[in-house]
Amino acid sequence: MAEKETLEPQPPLKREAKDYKSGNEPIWCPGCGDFGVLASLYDALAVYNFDPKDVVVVSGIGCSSRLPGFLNTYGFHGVHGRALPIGMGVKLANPELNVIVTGGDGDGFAIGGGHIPHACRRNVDLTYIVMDNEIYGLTKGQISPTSPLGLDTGSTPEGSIENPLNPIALCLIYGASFVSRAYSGKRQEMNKLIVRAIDHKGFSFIDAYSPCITFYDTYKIWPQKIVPIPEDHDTSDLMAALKLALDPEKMYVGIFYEKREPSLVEREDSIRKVLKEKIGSPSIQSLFELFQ
Ligand SMILES: Cc1ncc(C[n+]2csc(CCOP(=O)(O)OP(=O)(O)O)c2C)c(N)n1
Ligand code: SF4
Ligand SMILES: [Mg+2]
Repeated sequence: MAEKETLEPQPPLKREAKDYKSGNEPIWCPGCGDFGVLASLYDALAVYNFDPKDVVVVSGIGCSSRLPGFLNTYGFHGVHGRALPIGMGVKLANPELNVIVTGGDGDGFAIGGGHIPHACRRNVDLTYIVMDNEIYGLTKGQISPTSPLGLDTGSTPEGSIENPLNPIALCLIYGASFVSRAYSGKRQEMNKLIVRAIDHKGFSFIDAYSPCITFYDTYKIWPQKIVPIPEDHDTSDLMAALKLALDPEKMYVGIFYEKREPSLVEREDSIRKVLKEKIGSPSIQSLFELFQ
């Protein structure tokens, strides 16, 4: 008779960045800033030692929106501009999941711009990373809502005649409870920021500066302008955060604003509690009676 195998208790698995790779090699142009964002995200997931089955990464359409394909977590490569509603739906359907929504400045602030205020004000507990290259990369270099005035592109041969919008100022005004910015060229800092954003209970926004080396090479422009947010900045002070966001010269990186407020799921839970007290375990009939 074969000897019975004894099962030794196994130490808990500590995952590393490589454990979150899907095996699909990114097809971004060499030098694209999105590599830095992806690497920082692998590291951040490893910091939390998340089981890949507990993470869902949702995106829209664009070069940056290819990101979920390079992770072995659950992923959803959605339609253009609709990453946030999909991510919100995932979180509300299963609040146990860690939801990360990713995409570009075009996906988020042009076609998807109508969804951002509602994600901010509802305080859905997810992290939204916008890889902001101030251009439409995938469609070969047209202006995006964050392109600077005067930018010469294929779609604006005489220079852009549109003022750019300010993602940080908008998210602050829309009521986001965590608003931040990082630069893909500073991977350690970006990694730390993603870790903080995931830790935040509620909607966390990262404007992730991520140069498009092919259609608008900001590696030559941004490093001179990017400065860390001063250490004495009070991240609970909304007006101070706005002042930094609206600085016409400096491109601040770091946490602008952070506030702990009940997330949408927490508010939903408190309604559930009240209803339970009122009607116990609801049947369809008792629900009809409640709304009569
Ligand atoms: C409904 C719809 N309109 C337009 C497009 C074309 N399109 C695909 S990606 C894109 C813009 C991508 O820019 P961004 O979100 O900044 O991503 P990047 O490629 O720069 O990372 C556009 C206009 C589309 N796929 N679907
Ligand atoms: S076109 Fe720009 S954004 Fe797209 S992969 Fe290449 S460098 Fe990155
Ligand atoms: Mg873009």
